[in-house]
Amino acid sequence: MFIFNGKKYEEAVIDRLLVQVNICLEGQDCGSASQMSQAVASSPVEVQKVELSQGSEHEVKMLNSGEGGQMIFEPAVLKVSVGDTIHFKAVDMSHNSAVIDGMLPAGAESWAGQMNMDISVTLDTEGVYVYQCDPHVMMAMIGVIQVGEATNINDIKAATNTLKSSFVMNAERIDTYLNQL
Ligand SMILES: [Cu+2]
Repeated sequence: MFIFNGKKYEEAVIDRLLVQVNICLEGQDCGSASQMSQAVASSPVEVQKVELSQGSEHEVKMLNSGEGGQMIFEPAVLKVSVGDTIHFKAVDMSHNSAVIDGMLPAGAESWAGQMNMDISVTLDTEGVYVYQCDPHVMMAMIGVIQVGEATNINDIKAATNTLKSSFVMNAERIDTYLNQL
């Protein structure tokens, strides 16, 4: 029989296993790590809401790199009034702005800008619009515009799962953007 630190060898091995291996089964209290993540998840998240943009004309830049990351519209979230005009500016090359099918208010006019071209759209129908840059939708190069009240927000949220399936990175952007409305 081996003696290790005054214990039988097998007991010592078991002690070491118990210390080093933390087996966590679903439904069990899994110790400090999970308690910490629960605490983080349940703490209120600070969301900076977007203010209504003043004036009747607004500019959105199409950028390779902005404050919010790579391949991005800036500002990516806008709140405007019914009848306002949005000017999408081709500041950097290889971008466009095209509203996403099923992510605009019922009866609203859609738009699809040409690559490398500025496009201006006047939004006469109230609700939330989500648009994309066609070549960079995989990187979640999208933007959100709320016109008047967010009358169709439930339809928009329901459509986000389909939209997320076309992202390979920055997939959190859509939820982040919608939470700012
Ligand atoms: Cu783009």
